[in-house]
Amino acid sequence: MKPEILLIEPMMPEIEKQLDAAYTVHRFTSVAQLKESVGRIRGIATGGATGVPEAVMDSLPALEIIAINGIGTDAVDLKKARQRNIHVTTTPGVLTDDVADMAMGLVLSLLRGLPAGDRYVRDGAWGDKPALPLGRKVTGRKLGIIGMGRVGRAIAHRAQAFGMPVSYTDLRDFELEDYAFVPDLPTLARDSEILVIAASGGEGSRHLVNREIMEALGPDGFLVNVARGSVVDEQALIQVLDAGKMGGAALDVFEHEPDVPTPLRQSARVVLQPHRASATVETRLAMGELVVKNLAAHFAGQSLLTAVI
Ligand code: 8YV
Repeated sequence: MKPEILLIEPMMPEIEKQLDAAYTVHRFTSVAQLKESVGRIRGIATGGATGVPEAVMDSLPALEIIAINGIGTDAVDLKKARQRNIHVTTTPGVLTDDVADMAMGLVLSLLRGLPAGDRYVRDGAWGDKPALPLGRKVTGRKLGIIGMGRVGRAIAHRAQAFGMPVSYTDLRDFELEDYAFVPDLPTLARDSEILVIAASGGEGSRHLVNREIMEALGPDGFLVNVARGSVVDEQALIQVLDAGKMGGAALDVFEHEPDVPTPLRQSARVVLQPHRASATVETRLAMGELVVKNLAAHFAGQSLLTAVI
């Protein structure tokens, strides 16, 4: 008898094929649809931002493992998982480069106006309408990073190639040779020209980037978020941008995905992406393989590869 698992968020076909071969896979639509199988489901595979809704976790008494296809654990109730002895795994390391690449792509897109330039050519405006406003220089601009974990460091490394002085804030000083630690976020924001968020989501970082931080970044400052929408006070962001108190923002993540507030969608000061920082063929395969291996290890009674709990 194959163990039964619940797939909450679709994965690559190659990965789902492996899951189908090893397990009876229930593809999630609603708790009601799971009916009598709830008592037999022993594992979950899900995305980082999707996590496990509370009602789903509560409805699965036989749940043993949650394998997250991502690095964020903020959408899983870890406290409850611990209490119920449910293992939780993530996919650290394999997505670091992609997320850092996306951060730099957003920096370039925002400051050089790449999406606007693309639209201008496509729309036939070139040679017809007035020239686009000039962009802003990227090379040498001061970069601040919130969260100096794997992703933050990979962003810093890339920024160095752009001649950017890099500073960061985190819960502690990592004593990194090339990057200056700034203990408080308002100072980091005031001293940076671009502020990139690479911190974990969850209650500890909720609305860390509030109105005060955005105004400290200032009318010439730019905000980039490749972490979690919850880190930014989105309503404050809309108002600060509208008032011209911050230069612009490039966002891959939002507070209530997939809903993006209309003022953000209509603002000429923002560049938007639909939570795609880890979305490459290579990386999603590597992430999926880790999910498959963690589940296989668990059901074979072996130690997990990348356990959080
Ligand atoms: C993925 C993420 O988009 O790593 C995370 O926590 O949010 C992203 O890498 C997601 O996990 C796939 O759904």
